[in-house]
This record gives sequence, structure tokens and C-alpha cells, in this order.
Amino acid sequence: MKFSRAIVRKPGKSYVNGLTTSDLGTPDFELALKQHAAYVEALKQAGLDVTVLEADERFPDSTFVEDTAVLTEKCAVITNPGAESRNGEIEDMKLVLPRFYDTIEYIQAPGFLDGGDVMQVDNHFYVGLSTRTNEEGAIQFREILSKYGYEVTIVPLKEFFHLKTGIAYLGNDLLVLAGEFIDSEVFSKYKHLVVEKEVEYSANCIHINDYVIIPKGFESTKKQITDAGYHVIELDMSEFQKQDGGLSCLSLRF
Ligand code: CIR
Repeated sequence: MKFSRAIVRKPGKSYVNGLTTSDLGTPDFELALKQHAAYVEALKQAGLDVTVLEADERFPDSTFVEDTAVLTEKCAVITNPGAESRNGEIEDMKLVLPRFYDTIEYIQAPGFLDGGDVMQVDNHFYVGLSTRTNEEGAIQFREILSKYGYEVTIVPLKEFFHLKTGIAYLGNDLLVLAGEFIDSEVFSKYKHLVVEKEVEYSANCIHINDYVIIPKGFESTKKQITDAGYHVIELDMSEFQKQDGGLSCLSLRF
């Protein structure tokens, strides 16, 4: 998949009050802004034209734009985020996405779906069932995408927060996998690049054109991805990890 664009949203001051299950402490807002600016630069370095949306203080987690939509070559799907405090984030996406897409589809209640639960592998989408994405949402997603010729497989999650918390696609049939996905039948037909438990956070990396962006401080993952032939960009993600966010969560790439 060749990407040319990305959409991101700057964190607002309310970011420090976002949802989290981690015990890594409260984010430093100024540092989060710097890390976010470095993220935008990395997307540009990988060749993307980046649309930067202004912070929306009403929604502390709204910097994690990935959860609000799934963007494909044929249509955009606006999700129905499963966390109540985040659900209103889609209203602004309904205004932004028509700039880029003529065809927009919607996940609707009682279906819920977070974009973080969706991974695209060429013409095949995998959707995790999580605390944010229910079966009704996943089935709606499958019905929508099948109209456009895509295949969709639903994957119940055991431990990971979102599907992409533990898996990423690097192209060429190669997946980065951690934890419960390592021995999963669902992904057995692909080549595996396995990351161990201690470095599990680095399984959420993003492949953009010739580059793979990974979080900083994960040497074994860096080596494996470099050895696989990719240019690696490392980014300090400390202030996003504190709110359960990874690299993929911070952008919509299309
Ligand atoms: C949340 O709990 O919704 C945010 N604090 C983190 C969202 C991370 N998004 C993602 O993994 N796609």
C-alpha cells in the first residue's frame, strides 16, 4: 500500500486528563507537544502530505485520531468509538473527511468500533473484538467493506487493548507480532517478526512507504526491522504511552 497523506490532531491541554490504564504517570503536556511535532516531521520524512488539525479541548483523547475512522483506497468509514468520552470526536471527522473522500460510510449503534482495532493487510482487513469494538460493529464493518471488494476477518482479542496494540503490517506479507498473536492461526499464513513481552510496546509501529516508524528505546525491534530491509525512524513516545497510545493511534494514513 502506497500512502500519500495523513491526518493528525495536536494534543490539547486537556490531554493530561485522557483515558488510561497504565500507571506511568501524568503526561507532561509541553513534552507531548514536542513529541507530536516530531511525529509530524517523521510522517513528512516518509513522504506524506500531513493535515494537522487543531487541538480540541473538549476531547482529551482526540489526538488519537486513528480511532475515529478507517480510510481505504475506495471509501472512508467513520467509526463509532466505544469509549463514551471519545464518541463525540467523530463529529469533527464528519466535517474533515469530505475534503478527501466522496464516499463516506458509518458504523452505527448498537455497533461500536475503534480504528485501533482495524489492521489492513493489502485487500484484507482484520478487526479485533475488544472493550471498544463489539461484534455488531465488526459485522457492520465487514458488510460495508465487502461492498468494495475487501475481505474482513474478525479476531476476538484476549489481552490486548486494541488489535494494533500487538500487531503491525510491514508489507510483503510480513507482520510484526507480539503476545497472543504469535501463535494465532489467523495470522499463520504470513511471515512473522516476533517481538518479546518486554518490548511489546514496539509491536505498534507504522509502515509508510520505505520507512517503518518505531518507538525509541527498543533496540531488538529496531535491529529486526532494519535487518528486514526497512529504513527505521525512531520516535520518543513516552508521553503518549502514558495514555495507552502508540504510534499508529496518532494518525490516519491514506
Ligand atoms: C483511549 O483510551 O482511548 C486513549 N487513551 C488511547 C487510544 C489509543 N488508540 C489506539 O490504540 N488506536
